[in-house]
Amino acid sequence: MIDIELLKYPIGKFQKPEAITQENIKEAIAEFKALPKHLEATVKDLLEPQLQTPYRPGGWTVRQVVHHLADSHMNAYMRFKLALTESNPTIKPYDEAAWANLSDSKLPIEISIGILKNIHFRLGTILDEMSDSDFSKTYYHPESQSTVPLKEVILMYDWHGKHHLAHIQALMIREKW
Ligand code: NI
Repeated sequence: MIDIELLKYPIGKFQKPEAITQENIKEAIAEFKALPKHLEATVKDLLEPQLQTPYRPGGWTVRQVVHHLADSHMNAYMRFKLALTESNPTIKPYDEAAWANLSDSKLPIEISIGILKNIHFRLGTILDEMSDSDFSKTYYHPESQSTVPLKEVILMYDWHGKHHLAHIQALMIREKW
């Protein structure tokens, strides 16, 4: 019996700590910066039929997961830059499922791994220089109707990268790839 919640959330849902410490932030930045290389090492030897395999029944294929990470983290990059340069800007939600079905999600995964390496490098450069007050800057998310500080955003995107990486790793273990 396959537990669909476990397939969907192999590392659990994002849990915001009661209080976000400097240690939480430092660790999230280091791990966020390392994501593209972990992702690349995980998927580099996968063959075409493996890339076309959904990570769970009815879920995205491995290829779509990789392209989704690039879609999502490009948005993250924009959201950080907006929040750092404007006062509590309203960010733009997007339909991630519809994005994952556009034709560019059929491109070779190397393209999005390259995007992720570059985006994480640029955003990582910013994250390394951010002060405590920068991490308290916020954006407004109109869908959840919440004002979100950047210290929570970096924890969330660190989780997000690991969450999707774990989708691929769990599939590879189940399939004995
Ligand atoms: Ni996602």
